[in-house]
Amino acid sequence: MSVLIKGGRILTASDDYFGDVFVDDGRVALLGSSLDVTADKVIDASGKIVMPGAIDPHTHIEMFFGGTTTCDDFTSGTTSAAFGGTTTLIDFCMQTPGDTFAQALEKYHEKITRCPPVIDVGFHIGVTDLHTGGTLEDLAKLPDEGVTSYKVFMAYKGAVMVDDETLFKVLRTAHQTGGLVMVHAENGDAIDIIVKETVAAGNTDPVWHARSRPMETEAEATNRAIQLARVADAPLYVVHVSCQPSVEPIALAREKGWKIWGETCTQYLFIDETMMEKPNWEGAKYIYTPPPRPKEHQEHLWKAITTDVLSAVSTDHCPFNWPDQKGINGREFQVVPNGGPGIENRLHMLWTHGVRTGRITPNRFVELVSTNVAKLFGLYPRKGTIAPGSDADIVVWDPEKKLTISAATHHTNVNYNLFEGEQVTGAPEVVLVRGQVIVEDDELVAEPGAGQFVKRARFGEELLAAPAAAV
Ligand code: DUC
Ligand code: ZN
Ligand code: ZN
Repeated sequence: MSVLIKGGRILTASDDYFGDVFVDDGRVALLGSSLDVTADKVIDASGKIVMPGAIDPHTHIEMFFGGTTTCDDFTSGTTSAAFGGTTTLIDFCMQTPGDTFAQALEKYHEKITRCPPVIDVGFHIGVTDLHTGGTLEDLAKLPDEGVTSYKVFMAYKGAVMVDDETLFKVLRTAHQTGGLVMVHAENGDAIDIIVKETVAAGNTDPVWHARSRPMETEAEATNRAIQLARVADAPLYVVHVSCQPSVEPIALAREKGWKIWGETCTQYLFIDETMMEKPNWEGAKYIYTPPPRPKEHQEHLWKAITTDVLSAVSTDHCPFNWPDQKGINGREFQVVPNGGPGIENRLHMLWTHGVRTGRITPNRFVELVSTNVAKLFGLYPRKGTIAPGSDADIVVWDPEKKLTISAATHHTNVNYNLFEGEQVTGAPEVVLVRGQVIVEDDELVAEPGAGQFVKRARFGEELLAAPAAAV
């Protein structure tokens, strides 16, 4: 199958030019102006932007958490992602405490077999237990399986939180194996005390979720993880940075040239803590962690993504239906499953409020949602760019397309949208994964199974693109 994408504005992290893209056998075969080739399918991209498919490095699909399971499976979650222009996601394969890492991986491979994805999928391993199930020896073997990033939680005491000993051992293992360590950085011990005191004082409304997780607890854990990564000489990626106090240690580390990176998520750029005060328990929709912060932190985060202090914007898509799943353990903030949806609207929101307002350049947009992620997580240059030999994961983006974001029209299984009613300008027209059209004219045109599991390269190594097919 060959595809000719004609006359678009080709946008990558480094380039911005008009031309044609010829795709053959799932890969970009030729780039040029007015290419003289015949193709099975021709897509007229005049007036459109042709960019690499976005990569979401932070999702929680079909994850058991907080006494329930996130309501997207790998078919629905990846369908929703595709409608938003995401062509690869890297999900957290969570080790159930007591399981070996091989068992954890087997369970997640079963999930993508039972509910096949429509876009490509990779896994990070979520390390929760090195005492009764997982061993460091087994952790060290995972990069051979294409699982080259290790995630640890410094919060959620009594559930998935690990202590500093485990964090440090994982960092050391990453140093030896070429893995990248990802941290959820919050001081879980301090938060546990504050939450208990808050509840004992009778404060259980949703907004107390934010009030019991001070920004300093995020900043402290961020700094602790950074310093331990230095000691272990391991690369570190701090997930979902929500506020200026935790931006600061990352900024300092990067200024010093240390191997530290950070991401924020769409919701931290747009949702502030006042949303949690919504009446009738609607504030529970915004119980995710770290919590929404005071509004002024949004400007700090925008600054951090424009100045390369933060390197990526992910979604932390972690969907629980409201009110049923959010209320499954009762209507007190401390028992609400933590998580918010967002897999479909990352590009819509960032383009509308970032590129169109001039806050970020179009090239930076591509870097934040695709290229930097590909480089950090062992997918580049196969993914994250449009170059001869790279996978033809391509979004034909209509910069003028208008859309009202709504749970009534999105494609995830979750029944609410964090950005409900938001008018956006800029949306995908056609989405291709390895040359196969997945979404076209607002229709899903591929079957589940169009997506594949992708084995990633070790940190700092390239995932080599196969040679371009001959024309
Ligand atoms: N935060 C969430 O909101 N949900 C899942 C895990 C996390 O860290
Ligand atoms: Zn987290
Ligand atoms: Zn998460």
